[in-house]
Amino acid sequence: MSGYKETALKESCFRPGSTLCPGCMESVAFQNVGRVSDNGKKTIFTIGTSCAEVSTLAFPNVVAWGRGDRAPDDFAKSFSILHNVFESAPTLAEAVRDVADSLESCGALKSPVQVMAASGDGGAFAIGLRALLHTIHRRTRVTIMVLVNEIFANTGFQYSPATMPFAETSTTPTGPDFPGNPQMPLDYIHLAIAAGAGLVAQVSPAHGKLFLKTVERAIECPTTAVLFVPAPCISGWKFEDGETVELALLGAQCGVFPAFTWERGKGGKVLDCPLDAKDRPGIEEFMARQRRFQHMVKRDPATGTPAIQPGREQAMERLHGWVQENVERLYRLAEMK
Ligand SMILES: Cc1ncc(C[n+]2csc(CCOP(=O)(O)OP(=O)(O)O)c2C)c(N)n1
Ligand code: SF4
Repeated sequence: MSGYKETALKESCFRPGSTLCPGCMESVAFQNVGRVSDNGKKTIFTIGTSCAEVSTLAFPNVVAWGRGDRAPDDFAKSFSILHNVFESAPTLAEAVRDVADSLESCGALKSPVQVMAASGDGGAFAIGLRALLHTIHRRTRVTIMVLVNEIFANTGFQYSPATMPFAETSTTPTGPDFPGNPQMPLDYIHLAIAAGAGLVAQVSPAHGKLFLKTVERAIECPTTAVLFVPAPCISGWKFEDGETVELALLGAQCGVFPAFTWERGKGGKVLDCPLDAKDRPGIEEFMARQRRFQHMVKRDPATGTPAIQPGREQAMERLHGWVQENVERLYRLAEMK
């Protein structure tokens, strides 16, 4: 495993020029994945329709992937992208893995390749849940990355099964009697473990060193590795410019999407997010920074302290309950081997 500094200073195959929103966490994630995957093996990446795909592969204008001016025959440095339909990135990655393994076994492919898939949470947890779980279930040797921005962003910010409770989305509007999304999110971490993944993690690039190390471990995993990347979406969550990384850190620390790493046979860890709520930052500060929660929490103009909006006390109580359950569940999962 290479050192943090060595990896962080590498050139990334994710090049300037994408049309992801400025401040999009997906761009930070890709830059880092681009560095870690530059390890002497060819990378084949499958991406389903999502912001990650439409904003980086708009041929002929923007193709943001590629290792600079490398000669096309520099196999170890090459980075191939396969675009596929919305829900099928894991399935396509599995097919690529099978073909590569067959070619290798008959001597037609001399150098090993590594295969990764990227989907949004809409693609992975709604229409593509079957594809995700079956690829994991078959223990396919691929890395599946799910960029969790908690919405279907590129089609207009609709609710997804990962949307935080009481968030406003275009399909979970708010009103006096409607405090936004009424659903509790799908427990996708537990599902990935139950389906048979070899490595499951939830970590964003806001935990820089941990993120790089986890991607590196995921690529080396002998079965399916699933990496959930919390990805604050500046346009859908509606926060201020420059707050992406801070918000990702705060969201993890307050228990909404704690950093979590787990490996089969070894167990796991919850990092930087204490079990006891009083030792964590309050979720109100996390929410007050995003206009998708403006119906729930508002800053007091005099003190700057976030305060619960009148009439939303019950919803906030349920939200606190969900956050605590979320953290406790991850601590329990961490103990499983
Ligand atoms: C079968 C099918 N249904 C719907 C669409 C339209 N569509 C394209 S991307 C997308 C939403 C993607 O959401 P997500 O996977 O969360 O990625 P994000 O846009 O948030 O990055 C939808 C509904 C499609 N391309 N194919
Ligand atoms: S809409 Fe959100 S996820 Fe999509 S590019 Fe913009 S910030 Fe990123």
